[in-house]
Formats: sequence, C-alpha cells, structure tokens
Amino acid sequence: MASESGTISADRLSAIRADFPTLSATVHGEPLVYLDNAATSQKPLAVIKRIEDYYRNENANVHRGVHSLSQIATDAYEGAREKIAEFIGATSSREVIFTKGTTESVNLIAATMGFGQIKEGDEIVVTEMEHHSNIVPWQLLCERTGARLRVAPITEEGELDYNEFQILLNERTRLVAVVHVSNSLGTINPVRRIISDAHGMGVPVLLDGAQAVPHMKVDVSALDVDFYCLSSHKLFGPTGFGILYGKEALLEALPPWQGGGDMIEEVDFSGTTFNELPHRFEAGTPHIAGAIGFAAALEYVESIGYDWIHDQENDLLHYATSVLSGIDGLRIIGTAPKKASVISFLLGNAHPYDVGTVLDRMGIAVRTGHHCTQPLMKRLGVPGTVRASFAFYNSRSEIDQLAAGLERAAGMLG
Ligand code: C6P
Repeated sequence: MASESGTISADRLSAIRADFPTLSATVHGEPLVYLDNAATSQKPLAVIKRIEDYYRNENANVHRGVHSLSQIATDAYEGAREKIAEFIGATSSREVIFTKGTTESVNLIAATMGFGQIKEGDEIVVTEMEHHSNIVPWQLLCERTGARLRVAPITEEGELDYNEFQILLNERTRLVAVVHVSNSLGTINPVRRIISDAHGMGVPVLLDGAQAVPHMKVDVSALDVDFYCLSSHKLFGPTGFGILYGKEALLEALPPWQGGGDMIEEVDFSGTTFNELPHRFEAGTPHIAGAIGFAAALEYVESIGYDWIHDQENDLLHYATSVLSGIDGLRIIGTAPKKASVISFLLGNAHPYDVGTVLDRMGIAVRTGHHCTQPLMKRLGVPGTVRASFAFYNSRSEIDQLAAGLERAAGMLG
C-alpha cells in the first residue's frame, strides 16, 4: 500500500476529503473509491450548503420582482456572474452567458452562427478527439447551411497531428472548434498555438473546456480565445448549469437564439426588440441555484488553489500510470506527453463493461464505454475503454485499490 508521499500531505488530503460527503459513501458494502470525476465531480459542503441556504432563505425569481426577496435573489445571481467572469478572466460579465452546460454552450454558437455567418462552402475544423457535443452541433449546422466539417487527425498516442491541422486551415475556414482537454484520453491540446495560428488566418476559435477547468487555471483573456464552453458539474458545482464565454463583439454580432422572457427589451405583435448582453441569450427563468452554487464552487477551488490541485493530480497521474502499467495485459489508451489526470485503458481481451462491473462490486467507480467519443474510439480501433479519472481529493491508496481490483478482474475475466 503506498503512503501519500511526493507532493501530497496526508493531513491536507484527509481534511479536503472531509469536505465531500459522498466520498464517505459505501457501495456494495465497500467504501466508495470514486474515480469517475471526468463524468461528474463530487460536491463540497460549501456548495451543498450554499444551495440549501438559497432555497431556504433567498428563493425568488430574478430580474422580475420589485419585492425585496427577488432583489436579494437577483443580487446573488448577478453576483455569481461577476464571480465567474473574474474566475475565467473575462473582461466583462456581459461576456458570460449562462447555459445548461458545455453541450448547450456549443449548440448556442452553432445555431446562431447558422443565421447568416456560415454559408455553403464554408468550413469548420474540429479534431478526431472531440466529444459528441463538439461534433453533432456542427454537423447539424453543416446540414442546414451546406458548410463542410473538416476533421484534423490525431496520432496513435492521442495527440493532435499538428501539421495536418495546419493544412486544414484555409480561406474557407470560418471556425476552429477544439477540445481543450480530451475526456477520453486526457490529452491537453496546444490551445495557445491553435488560437494563434487560427487568428493568423482571421479565424475565430471555440474551445470545449469541459475537462480543462477542473484541472487547470484558464484565463480566457490571456488565451485570447473567442468562445469558451464549460460545465459547472465537472468543476465541483451543480449539474444543469454552465457557461458560454464569448468576446463581446462576437456575441453582439450573433442573433438571439431562444425566445421568451428575460431576453427581450420590448415585445409587440408588430415586432420585438431584444435585451442587451448577456440576457439576450438567456430566455426563461434561469437555473438560479445553479449559478449561485457554481460561484460557491469557484470560491472553494480558489481556497484549495490550482497550484496544489496541479501538484496533487500530477502525482496521481504518474503514480497511476506506473502502477497500472505493471498489470499484465493492461494497455493504456492515450499516452500524449501532456495529459490531465485521466487514464483510459483496456485489460487483456476483457470487455470494458465487464471490467467496470467487477470493479463496481468492490466499490470502485470508473466509466466504461465510448465516453461520448465514438469517432475517436473508431480511429483508435477499440470498442471503448475503461476510464479512471482523478480529482485532487483522490489518493494513492485509492489507486492501489484500483490496481488490486484490476488484478482480481483479470483473474476472473481472463
Ligand atoms: N463528458 C464524460 O464522462 P455536459 O454534458 O454538457 O456537461 O458536457 C458535455 C461534454 C463536452 N465536452 C467534453 C470534453 C466532455 O467531457 C463532456 C462531458 C462526460 O466524459 C459525460 S459524456
């Protein structure tokens, strides 16, 4: 059994783990070993309590009421937007659109660009390692407009083939839409270079940051990225809430998306005028508790610090890579030199689902299957993988338990 060594302080780790009630759960009578953080992260008490406090004491609709409670809710909700804008380095909270998550953020851009900005013959560049959320909205847009989806290939190791990516950029390219960190492989893409090369051709860049923000500090202004999409629930906040960041001028140039309350300035049967940013893209009663809970999650992450998160996860990634590589017949899928703390693998000829089921009986939660990246699985010639994804609250001893579970699964399934 490994001690919590390296950069990890055992005391700090156990204090942090105590912040997450679900980590004390049992599954099939065994202590939970939660290694499915890329699917969704666990929530700290600070977030749970903030949401409870909102519903107990501040619950009212926002932007609508003259009454005090509505103003309290509105202040908390718009205060959350300020917090989120500051956290991601946006120059103004007008650039922070609230959505249901990364999927809706990408769909918002794909749908609105389709009203005039993308035409027949235009091209959108993605990569082979995209999540379905960053493929299907562009396919729908291409079907609607006659534009073409171009796909930059990856190497066997799971890195972007940069030469091929550059070749795809041309005078027809209207947008580059790339995943910042691959959910299936952990690959960290060279997004600064991608943005600089795309901008050199006058092409805006959308980054799918769903798997980046849990692991690293992202500053959208420093990156000079045009659109950035993320989900609260992967960053220790509530589900059903996320962000579309967009440069103000680019958002201003897009038409409204969904129609309804809050996104309008004035409605008349002769025509409607629209609200200003960011509300123009936020029709209907929003996920108020989602925004407030997410702001609490960001404050929690700041209290831990991305430096510590990075050191801890780096330690876990390297430790797990070394321990899992020692298991007979285990093959790691995705070996890019720059990776976040995600390890996909196959165990001999065992089906990933069977491996996941055996691990679950031991209380170990991993994800199995195609991870919503079917084209990537086809490219790599695998039916799916087993994926262990680590957060800063995981420990080396949990990786030892995973390894022991895999040895047992190998014996049972092999
Ligand atoms: N990936 C996973 O287990 P939503 O569902 O909208 O919050 O996020 C979608 C999404 C988009 N891009 C990437 C890179 C993602 O990883 C995800 C969600 C989860 O890998 C669930 S499929």
